[in-house]
Amino acid sequence: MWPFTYFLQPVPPPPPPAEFDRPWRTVNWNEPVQNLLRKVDDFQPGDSEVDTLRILLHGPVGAGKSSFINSVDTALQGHITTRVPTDARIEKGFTLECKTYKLKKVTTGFYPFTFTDTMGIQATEGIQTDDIIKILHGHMRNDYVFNPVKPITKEDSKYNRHCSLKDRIHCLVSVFPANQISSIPEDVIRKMREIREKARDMGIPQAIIMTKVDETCPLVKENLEKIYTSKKIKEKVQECSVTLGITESCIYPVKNYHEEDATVPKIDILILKALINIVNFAIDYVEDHK
Ligand SMILES: Nc1nc2c(ncn2[C@@H]2O[C@H](COP(=O)(O)OP(=O)(O)O)[C@@H](O)[C@H]2O)c(=O)[nH]1
Ligand SMILES: [Mg+2]
Repeated sequence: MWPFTYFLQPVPPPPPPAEFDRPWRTVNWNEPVQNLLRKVDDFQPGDSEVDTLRILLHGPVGAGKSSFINSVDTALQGHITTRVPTDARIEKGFTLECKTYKLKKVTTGFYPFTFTDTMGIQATEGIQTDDIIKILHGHMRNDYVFNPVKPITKEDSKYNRHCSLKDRIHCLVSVFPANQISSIPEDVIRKMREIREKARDMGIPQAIIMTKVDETCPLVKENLEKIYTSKKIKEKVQECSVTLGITESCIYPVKNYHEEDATVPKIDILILKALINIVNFAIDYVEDHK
């Protein structure tokens, strides 16, 4: 009898496919990186008063904020750069100051945009919502060093009392790690939402850089081209959108440079496309507010 009972065992259903048939965003993976670099080279802030577009990065400790700036710099330079210190130990924010980075052109001069890297947002310590709001308004000068014990006040020499459009942040970028969305403490999410809402009230455009896609989906780790067919990544984009309250179209999943010893066109393409969108948002903001 036993061979019959063996055949009657229910066959477990096959696992659902981990991939969509078609990508949910199109990327031309064969596009020469030079084409994207040319677009970045052509950027103009769009107003004579504002010669530099100011982009602020915020997000949890270890999200990949500093690595994103390095990745943009790497893609622009064509070789690995590590100007911004990063830290593999994510329990403390390595970036203790709010440092503003100008990125050098390969030819001569600087790109007309800067990145301000902030200390990671933490539940209790770390940079406070009010400090970031002061940065959004343009009250903190570029060399502001964050002091967790003594937040900046109006009396401080680093406090800019007379902010104009050129001092303000022109695009707020939230950096979020795809593989840890559900484990970010509720207090950190609340602070990020407060900052986002303040920026929204000021009309400042926003984007999310969703990092660590390689750590999130094995298909993507093996081949970055699967980023927009991976169901896991789409799921994380949706989760990120709900958690932070931002539309999915403004979320850019990327893999940062973190272990590579040479540039990789597919990484460059995703990083530069995200950068182009962010800078375009900033340009639109300046044009609308002059
Ligand atoms: N696998 C992977 N690791 C990353 C990525 N981005 C950042 N990391 C690593 O995550 C850690 C924290 O990054 P860091 O840029 O210092 O985070 P920050 O605190 O937000 O500035 C470092 O060890 C980075 O190498 C990514 O896209 N993929
Ligand atoms: Mg950092």
